Amino acid sequence: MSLSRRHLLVSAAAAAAASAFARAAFAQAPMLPKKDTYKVGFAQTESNNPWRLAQTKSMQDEAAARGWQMVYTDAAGSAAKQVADVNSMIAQGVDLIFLAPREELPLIPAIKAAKGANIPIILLDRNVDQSLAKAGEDYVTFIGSDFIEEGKRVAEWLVANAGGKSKILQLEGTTGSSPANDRKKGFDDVIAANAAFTMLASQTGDFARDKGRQVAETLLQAHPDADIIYAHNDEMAIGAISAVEAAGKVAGKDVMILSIDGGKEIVQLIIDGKVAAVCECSPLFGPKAFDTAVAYANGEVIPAKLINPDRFYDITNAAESLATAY
Ligand code: GYE
Repeated sequence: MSLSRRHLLVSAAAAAAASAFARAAFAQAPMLPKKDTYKVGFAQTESNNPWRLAQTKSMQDEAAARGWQMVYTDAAGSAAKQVADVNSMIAQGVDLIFLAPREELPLIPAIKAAKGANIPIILLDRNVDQSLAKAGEDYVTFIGSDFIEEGKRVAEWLVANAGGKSKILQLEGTTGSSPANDRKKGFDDVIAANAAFTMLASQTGDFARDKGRQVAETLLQAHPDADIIYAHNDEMAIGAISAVEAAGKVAGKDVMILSIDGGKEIVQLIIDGKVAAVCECSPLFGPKAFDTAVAYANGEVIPAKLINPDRFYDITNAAESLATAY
């Protein structure tokens, strides 16, 4: 074989290897190099409720305990600001970004931008559209609850404990967010399969207390026969209690209240008889989030989802659970 021919073959093989490497590098989420300490980002969605405040504190406490620097941003309820926040973290050269994506679609470009800048992202508490971004490829993993299961558990509790009540109003979380989509699906599927129940109306209260109160007021006026309110989080459930009382009714008697999150305030409301049942969704991500980053840097295989276990509260265990609720 002539020298030039051999040279051609060798360079062709090298090119093929290089392109295979490029493909592999492209298919994989960016790596996290092993270091003694890191500068990480935490892109929070908003800070308008105790769940978010508990989550932020858990992350900040964990960063401090490990001596890691944490760049913290609060998107104040705007997905557009959250995209800008992630871009600013990229510009600041953080090693890794913990992202709580407010909605499933608008944060996709931010995830791609971090990947392009070779910065790994770990999704916390909310997920993104799985047809547009994938664990292990675009981001490392999702850490959070199984929201379909949460909605399903509340519905199954209702089926077993309705006591003759049957007409439901649903207060949905933030439109386009994974917990709102999935908590609705999990609940609706059980209810749709059960002829005893009617879903009178389902509307977003944006996971916020006052919006939940306003929407519940309007829905209770349109549907005075409603006797169950299922709220996608504690804040809207607490807002709904005010709406029930404003309508001259008794929460826990005339209208059964169901919720998800399980903060101290709602667990106390179970003890007080105003709330019937709550599926927990823990906001205390700090230890697991940082442990996962370290495991990733150590080269461990990280599953696509790391699902947090959720407790379930009703009158049978609320008193004993109060001390350990967040
Ligand atoms: O239920 C809610 C918060 O994304 C799981 O968002 C989280 C939800 C939580 O604002 O209270």
